[in-house]
This record gives sequence, C-alpha cells and structure tokens, in this order.
Amino acid sequence: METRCFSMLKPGILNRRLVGEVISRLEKKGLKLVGLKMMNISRELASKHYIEHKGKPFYDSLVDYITSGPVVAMVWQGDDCITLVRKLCGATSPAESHPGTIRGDFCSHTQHNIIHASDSDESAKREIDLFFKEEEIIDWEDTLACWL
Ligand code: FUP
Repeated sequence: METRCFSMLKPGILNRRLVGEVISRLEKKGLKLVGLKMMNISRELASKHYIEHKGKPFYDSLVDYITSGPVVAMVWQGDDCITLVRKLCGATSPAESHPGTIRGDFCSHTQHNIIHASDSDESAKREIDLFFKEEEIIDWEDTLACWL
C-alpha cells in the first residue's frame, strides 16, 4: 500500500554538498518525491516536531542543532514508503548504522545524523502537516511506476 513519509535533511548537509547524493539514493530506490523545500526552522516549529523528545537530556541541543541552519524538507511516497526510507537511512546511532545506509556512510555522531524520517503513519501525517501546506504536495502521475 502506498504511504507517505516526511523526511528532512538536517543542517550541515548543504555545506557538505550531500543534498543531491542523498535525494538520489531515495529516488533510485523507486520512491516518489511529492514535496520538497529548503527552509529555516523556527524554535517553535522545532519544538513541535521534536515534542516526543521534550525533557530528554539531548532535547535542547537537538533543537539548537535543527534550528542552526537551513534544512531540506521532503515528502516521499510509495509502497511501504516509511519502512523503505528508514532502511535507507540506517540506525539512529552511527555506531549501529551499517555502511551502505545514508547514516552509515555520511555521519559519525548521533546528534548530527544528517537525515530525519518519520517512524509511523501517524507521525508522518503529523510531520507532513507541520511542514507542508496541502498545495505544496504534488502527487504527479507516474507513468513508469509499472517498472518499479
Ligand atoms: P530517528 O527516528 O532514528 O531519527 O531517532 P529518534 O527519533 O530516536 O531521535 C531523533 C533525533 O534525536 C536523532 F536523529 C538524533 C537525536 N538523538 C540524540 O541526539 N541522542 C540520542 O540519544 C537519541 C537521539
């Protein structure tokens, strides 16, 4: 079944010129990009996005980091989209993310693990609503979907 996943390239990824590389990995998997924008996140938006982590020891530095520079916010769509995006991202901690995954290849500290991806349908819906207006999502016709 087709689902949507909110994903976000975190601060530093523009500086490291990795935006194209990471988007390319998700595209090559066969996922469909239906929303894309570069933005600066306010502390208010960051606190809504990371509400489940409020009160944890790393919360303040997480909000400091995610608001420290531009991010690239995305909505991906496809069969089992959330599972596939999270597989491509790899584990939260770089010590556990395997080489070949985005985090496994491009990051060395959990705090700067370069990409966010929703972990359930519910969080995807909540996060997409937080970051995108309905008209900013374009569910274009994929005439080559039969080959995926
Ligand atoms: P994930 O779903 O893999 O993005 O991981 P979490 O939702 O558990 O964590 C969200 C973010 O908090 C991570 F991307 C990095 C940060 N974090 C830490 O800095 N330290 C931790 O121990 C756990 C998470």
